[in-house]
Amino acid sequence: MNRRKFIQLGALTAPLLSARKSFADSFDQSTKPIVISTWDSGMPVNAEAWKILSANGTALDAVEAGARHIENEINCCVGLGGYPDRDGIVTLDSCIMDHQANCGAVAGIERIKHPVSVARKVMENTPHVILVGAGAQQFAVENGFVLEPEALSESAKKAYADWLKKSEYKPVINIENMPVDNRIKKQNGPFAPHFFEDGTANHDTMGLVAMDVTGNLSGAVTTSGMAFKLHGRVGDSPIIGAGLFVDNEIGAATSSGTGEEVIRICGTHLVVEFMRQGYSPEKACRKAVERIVNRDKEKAKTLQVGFLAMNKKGEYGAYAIQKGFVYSVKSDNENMIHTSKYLI
Ligand code: SD4
Repeated sequence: MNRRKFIQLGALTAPLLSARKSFADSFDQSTKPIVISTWDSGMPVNAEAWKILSANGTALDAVEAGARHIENEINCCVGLGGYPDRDGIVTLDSCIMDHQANCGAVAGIERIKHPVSVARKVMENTPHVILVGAGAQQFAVENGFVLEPEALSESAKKAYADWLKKSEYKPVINIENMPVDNRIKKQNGPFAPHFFEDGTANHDTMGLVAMDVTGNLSGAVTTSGMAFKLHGRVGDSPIIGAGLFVDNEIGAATSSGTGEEVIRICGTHLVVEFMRQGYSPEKACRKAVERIVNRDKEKAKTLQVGFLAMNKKGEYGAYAIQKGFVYSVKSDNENMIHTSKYLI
């Protein structure tokens, strides 16, 4: 190789090499392990996931443990303590996804305390991804899950009785009237219930994403879904690519809010694709929110959707249609609730 060619080659490869180096550098500095989750109720969920992450456990085990923790919480509206559907029946949706794109989900499952663990069993023990309704319940029982009583929690009973007075089929979701600061203050108690005195909050979805010490990502979602929905209605939460998506090369995202709007744009898949294009987690979430809002600005004023995402460096961010979406973060560096930016 003559000298001129060598210099030319050097000029061409130098930027490449430095780009590589800066990627490697930033990866080395990545925050891991880390877990992020929707809402202020994500704080105790993160704490549970952290027990596993900080002991060098897997992101998959961590997200399952986090989701199980809130499913246990009878005073929260995620699991069996959540609001029922229009017919007074609590039906639960959940999914889980790991770093190898393995995934499992259950939708409309009744009387099972830990749908996230059933979802994991679907992922690990069947060739399928989603089981629904009676079939999901049958599978759960066959796998040793106990059928819980049909009873509604006290708070759900009251909310349902109130709703029945008008029986208006107008499911409105997640538009918080309680100032975010008050909610963050509330979190200083042992557990922040999601039924607020003014009855305004009915957010009922826990979505969480974790990265373990090895840098692998996983996510899980668990919910009782939109309050007073039609019996049989399935939201975004158990749908891979809508309520949750994980791509171990790029990042992961989850969502909360009006599930139909998230499904229409394959929301979390879209967020991850925006991150693939180089957008930060927050920008990627914003672009997905814009996709919903730009189609119908008037309708968007009546909706809430929040996306929450993490990239491969452990950077995270969120964006919502409206004010009020908050999320919780736990890593070696922090343990706190963040408020999401919003579009409208
Ligand atoms: C649903 N996305 O069933 C869920 C509801 C939700 O906070 O996120 N509530 O559409």
